[in-house]
Formats: sequence, structure tokens, C-alpha cells
Amino acid sequence: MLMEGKKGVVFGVANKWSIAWAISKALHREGAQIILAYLGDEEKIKELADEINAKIYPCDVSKDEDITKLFEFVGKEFGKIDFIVHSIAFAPKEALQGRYIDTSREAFRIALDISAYSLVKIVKEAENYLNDNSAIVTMTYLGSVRAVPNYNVMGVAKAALESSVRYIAYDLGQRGIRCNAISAGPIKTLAARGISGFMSMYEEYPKRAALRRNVTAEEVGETALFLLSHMSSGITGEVIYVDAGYEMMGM
Ligand code: IMJ
Repeated sequence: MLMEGKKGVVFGVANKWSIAWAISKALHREGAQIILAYLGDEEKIKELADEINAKIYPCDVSKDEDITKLFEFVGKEFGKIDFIVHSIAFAPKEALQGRYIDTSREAFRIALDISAYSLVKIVKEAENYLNDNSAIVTMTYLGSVRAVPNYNVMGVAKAALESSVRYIAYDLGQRGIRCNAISAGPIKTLAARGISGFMSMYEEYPKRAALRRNVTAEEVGETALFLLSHMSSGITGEVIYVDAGYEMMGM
């Protein structure tokens, strides 16, 4: 029971294919108590939450007030918390195809706001609720450091997010609070399925990855559990690749 007595908030569960859901299940299995901060269909989230005895609270991360209210709820329910999972990204669909240089000012703003700034604001609002030695994990993707066709402005947002992880790690390091990112290989989530070229990339992946296969959301869940537990007490400000050995290959 790695997370016995630990409490925290998970952002980004939308459905049972969500990476945040796989992380939540791993945390629950190890004894964690969880609040799911969700956007959208309350009924659907409630059904999932019941499976892991989690509480739910609505939160649109593009609204400062929503984040403030969420942490007031967290304070009332839990008092202090020990972990935060940020598994949220959004860019307008038209920005995730064609040429990057066609990205509009508005699409750029939205992608960076929802996918990168949200972590900054969440951490700021959480600061007074976080116990010393607590941990934060966010999700990123290789498109932050390589030009992946169609990933476009999301790659730029993930680069900002990864940099943010390092500055957050520095800011909160004096309290022993750690912040890390997981860079996952392609996973068939709802956010990925609709993307042009995703499926062909997913099918090509096993040919190039050292492990000759794709990664699963469950594998990401186990790594998040590691990064949120005392097992990783010496690791902060890092981007950990959970990608079946794709990023490190030279051909
Ligand atoms: C997304 C776009 C292009 C290529 C992509 C992806 N590849 C992978 C993804 C190769 C693996 C999935 N991914 C890593 C993401 O971060 C997806 C983010 C995303 C997805 C959508 C779809 C629906 C929409 N906006 C989105 N915003 C962000 O309208």
C-alpha cells in the first residue's frame, strides 16, 4: 500500500480510456483517497468515481474562479493533500492538422492556456493545501522536443509545460514538494482517436520502439504511482519517458 493515508486531486478523467483514469485506479489500488476534478458529463464521471470511492467536483481550468473553488472544496473534504495529477490538454481541432505556421493567435492562446498555464495556476492555488514532501505529475508528449506531424501547437504547449515542470520543481523544492512529467507513447484515448494521422502513427510505432509494441495507459498509471510515492523521493523536475523505448532510438 504505497499510497496508504495519502490524499490528492486528479485532473483529466473524461472517460474510462483517459490516462488520468488509469492513474487514478493505480493510486486507489495502493490506498490513496482521490477527488476527481472534471469538466463535462457529471453522470459519467460519477459512475467512474464510484468504482474507486472518489469524490467529484466540476472544474474548468480556463477559469481562475473554478480552480479556487475546487481547492476550497479540497480543503473542506481533505484538509491537506499529498499529490496532484494534471492530465489535461486542449488545442482547437483545426490547429492539429496541416502546417504549424497556419496556427491562429487564438488557437495558440487556447492551447497554451489550457495545456500549460493550467498547471501553473493549479499549483499556485494548491500551494497552501499541499503537505511538505507531496508530489505533482503532469502528462507530456514527444512532440514537445521533436516536430511530430500534425501535433503542431500542442508540441509548443508541451514544451512550455515541460519547462514549467522545472520551474515549479525549483519553486517548491525547498518544501520537499516534487514535480515531474511523464512523456507517454501514443495511447488510444478519446483525445487521440479523432486526430488525423494518429492511427497510422500508432500502427507504425511498434516497428520503431525497442520493445516492439505500444505502451498502455496502465503502464503510465504505474509510473505515475512511482512518481507520486516515496519510491521516487530523489526525483524532481524530470521528464520520464514511458514510451516502450521509442525516444532513445536512432533509426
Ligand atoms: C495529437 C495530435 C496530433 C498528433 C498526435 C496527437 N499524436 C499523438 C497525439 C501522434 C500521440 C495525442 N496527444 C499526445 C495529445 O496530446 C492530444 C491532445 C489533444 C487532442 C485533441 C483532440 C480533440 C480536440 N483538441 C485536442 N487537443 C489536444 O479538439
